[in-house]
Amino acid sequence: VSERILVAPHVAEAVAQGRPVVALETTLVTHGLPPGEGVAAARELEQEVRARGAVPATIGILAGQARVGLSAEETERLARGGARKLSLGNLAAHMAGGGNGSTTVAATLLLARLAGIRVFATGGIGGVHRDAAETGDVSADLAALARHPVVVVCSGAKAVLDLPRTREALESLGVPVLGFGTDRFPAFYRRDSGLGVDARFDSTGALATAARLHLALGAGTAVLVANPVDAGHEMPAEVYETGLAGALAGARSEGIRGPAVTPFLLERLAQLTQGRSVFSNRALLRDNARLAADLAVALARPGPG
Ligand code: PSU
Ligand code: MN
Repeated sequence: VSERILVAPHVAEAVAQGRPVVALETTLVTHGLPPGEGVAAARELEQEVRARGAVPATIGILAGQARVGLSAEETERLARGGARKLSLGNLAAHMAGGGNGSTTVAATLLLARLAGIRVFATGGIGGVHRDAAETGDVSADLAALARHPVVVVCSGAKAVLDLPRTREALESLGVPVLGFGTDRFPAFYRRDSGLGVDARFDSTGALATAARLHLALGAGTAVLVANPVDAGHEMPAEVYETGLAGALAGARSEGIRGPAVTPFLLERLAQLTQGRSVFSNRALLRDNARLAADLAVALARPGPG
């Protein structure tokens, strides 16, 4: 396996020395944001992580090799096109075929863990889709969160999903959902899905202590940190409702299925909201990278628990 996974030397060294490292995914770069914005976002997230004193490790697959700590040029190469969206089910086969691919939350979690990285920042996790009863479409992100003890900072899950069922699934899988400055489970573009979190924390120190304890207990599951989009970047409720309804109707009428569903809904939502969804998405990604870096720094210090 080892020659198939290349951890960049500066990342490997930081991990070995117990310095703070933050993993970043690449599906948002290749499939989650409009062309051009993805690469800009990746660069910005890395800068935010560095500015807070942690080492960014952007993860993706190049020519069949998993790279933990892509260079800017390598991320651009991925974004230029042809990168397949890779989750747990198609990762190994695609690597064996020698192709390029971007990693979803699920695949990023797996590779981050293999590299010994304890903190990961993303936008929103995948979950139970609204028509899951009919299609069975449930993101492998949930299975991966159940399996890898990594702290994942996100802004909840998008309302394109069935949020109550997604929240219940996290509960069933034993993944703690910890709110940062909130007691509500966020809905990505919106601060409140109407659902709750397991516990609320108002300081990074207190949040890091709880996360550290969860990892130390050996429950084996991830910790999901729910960091709501700031009020200034929240999508107006009306724009959101209309865009969402349009995107869901589009997916249904065009018969979109499988891995294409999430990228389709995101792209359609960006069109229908005149880019408002991208405005919120970029802002919350930035905030999540910052919080993840702060948590990685706190976890790297010897602490209580
Ligand atoms: N949420 C976003 N943008 C994204 C994704 C989620 O705001 O690009 C990506 C993540 O990489 C997530 C994946 O892991 O979509 C989930 O896809 P699926 O539902 O097919 O498992
Ligand atoms: Mn799916």
